[in-house]
Amino acid sequence: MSVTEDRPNVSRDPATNQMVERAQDEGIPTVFDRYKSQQPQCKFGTTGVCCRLCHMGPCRITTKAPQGICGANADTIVARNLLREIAAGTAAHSDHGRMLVRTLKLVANGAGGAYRIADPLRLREVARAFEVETEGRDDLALAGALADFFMTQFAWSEETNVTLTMAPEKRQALWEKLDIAPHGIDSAVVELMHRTHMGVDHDYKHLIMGGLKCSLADGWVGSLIATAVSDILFGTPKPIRSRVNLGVLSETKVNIIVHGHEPTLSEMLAVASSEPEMVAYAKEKGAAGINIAGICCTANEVLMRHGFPIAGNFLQQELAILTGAVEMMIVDVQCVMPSLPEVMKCFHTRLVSTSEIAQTFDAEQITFEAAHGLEHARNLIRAAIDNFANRDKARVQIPQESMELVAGFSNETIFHMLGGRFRSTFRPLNDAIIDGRIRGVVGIVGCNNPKVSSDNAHVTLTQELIKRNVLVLQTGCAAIACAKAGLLTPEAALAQAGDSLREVCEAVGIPPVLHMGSCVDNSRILLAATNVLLEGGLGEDLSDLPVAGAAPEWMSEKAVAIGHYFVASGLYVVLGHPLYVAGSENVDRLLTEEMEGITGGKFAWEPDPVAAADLIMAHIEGKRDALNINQKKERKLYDMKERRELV
Ligand code: CUV
Ligand code: SF4
Repeated sequence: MSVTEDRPNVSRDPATNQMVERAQDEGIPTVFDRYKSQQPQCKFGTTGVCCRLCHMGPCRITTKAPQGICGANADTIVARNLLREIAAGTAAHSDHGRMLVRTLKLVANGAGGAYRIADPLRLREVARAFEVETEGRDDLALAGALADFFMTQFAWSEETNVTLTMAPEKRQALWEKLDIAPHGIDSAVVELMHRTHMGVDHDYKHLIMGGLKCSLADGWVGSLIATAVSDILFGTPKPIRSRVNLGVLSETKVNIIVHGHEPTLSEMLAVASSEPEMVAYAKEKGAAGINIAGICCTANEVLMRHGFPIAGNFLQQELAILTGAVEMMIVDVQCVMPSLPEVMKCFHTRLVSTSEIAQTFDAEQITFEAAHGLEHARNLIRAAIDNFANRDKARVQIPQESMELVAGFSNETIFHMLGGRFRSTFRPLNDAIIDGRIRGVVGIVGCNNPKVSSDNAHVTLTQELIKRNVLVLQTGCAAIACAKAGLLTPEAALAQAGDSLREVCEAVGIPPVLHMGSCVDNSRILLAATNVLLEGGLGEDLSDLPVAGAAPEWMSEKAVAIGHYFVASGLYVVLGHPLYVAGSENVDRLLTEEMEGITGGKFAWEPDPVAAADLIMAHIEGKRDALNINQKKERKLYDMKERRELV
């Protein structure tokens, strides 16, 4: 059966719908068809009560069989399954961080090939933040010392993770009190795997607290390290203009797509693609040039630092190939669909996998080495150029849609923009929040999911919030969704923003929707919230702030880990569809209600983006009331008629 028969619009994005139709017409299966073929999805799975953690099982909980063979009940089973997701998500982000630390160390040792310290100022700033001795060390020596320090954060140690000290003091003290401060990233993941093994930890509350500990090792340690090292090696992002959606693919140039999450090789592709010899080679082969575009977070990384265009978000990876105009797709790790080779077979596209831990059947494999990064990049670009001749022009169908955007909002940049020319500070933002012109700040993050019309919830929630004078921070596929809808052009977003938000944004020169980067850059959102808190006037802990997080269309285990470290940090998190916990009332209640009394944060599940905005506003206004900043009447601009009515 075809997708389009009863689901005419799989997306709010016309480019996506156009390519899905093409896939239908040509009988090429995509994620949307496979989603259909999986219906109805297993209720034991979606409610979290299927256990296969030992080989007496698998067991599944029903009213007739309320316990697994070992005696585990629904609470234990649901909690254990959730913890394994948190462990996997933490492992993914943190392994990515480790790769970057290894590259930093190679650079320090002079073995990093063409990689270098792109941002020596940030290097010193980060080193100082963690009390790594900067005095008397040149950049390379300091990079080596910092890399060594970061490496210590992975293994188990008697001490809790040092990078947790980036959090507000009150929050750190709470983590200590709750005993959820991690002692090493790898050990936090291992501990969850151990605790969820058959016959170990059975108390669902105790299990969930263990999950929070591991998630903190993701957000405040592994992801934070990944972001910091990316900035040091590749540069701290600054505002930059680019374009997004399948329409960025070129009819006349060699199109190369980078997809996945690790920025290391794509950085070199960015360098190599602008080398005159490469461009000349492309022209020699009849192409107008080389066009590098991205999908998923590798895209966000090269966008943030080089302004390279984005071809699409998660659900567009197969669709990019369906344009018939992609010479090569280069993938690294995470969110890469194993279906890609099947789609490739129908076109001339070459699929190259570049991570030693990630191989896909039928994809070409290269073993990436940092020392030869630039060489790898040149070879790949040459191979893509050679493949241009195989493009069947008659089968090229590139959707028209492409939208302008501005990205590149690191904390450092926001700091400078808000502070103006003389002094960097978050003060103007805090003042605007305190006097109510900005009601609060919300991070909207996460993936796409074929369970819902793609991009729709991201875009609607963002529109609703800026309309209600909330500043929105974004990363990942959420940012790409909003970019496609035009919300990352300051002009368009300002036009849709509420009056007082618009007034502030225009005064300080920031757009109302800020693209902060990839999913590991959610650590930037944690630090943005911390910066606001430290600036003063809005309470003493993150849980006092009128802020929230949302992942309206999430799908990955990484998103599960992210949601938990937001909640462990005291934040309210609204997910577009629930975690797999409905099978345990106790776990569900702990996460959505009782958690507020423990960490100050909690989850809510709300599929309707307008209702999600209502929930978030209620939370924000509640926090404002508690801070006593709703006391004085907001500065409202009355017109003459309203003034007369007032007296
Ligand atoms: Ni992590 S946001 S699909 S790529 S995790 Fe991948 Fe960034 Fe989701 Fe998008
Ligand atoms: Fe069944 Fe218990 Fe084994 Fe899970 S751990 S599969 S509930 S016997």
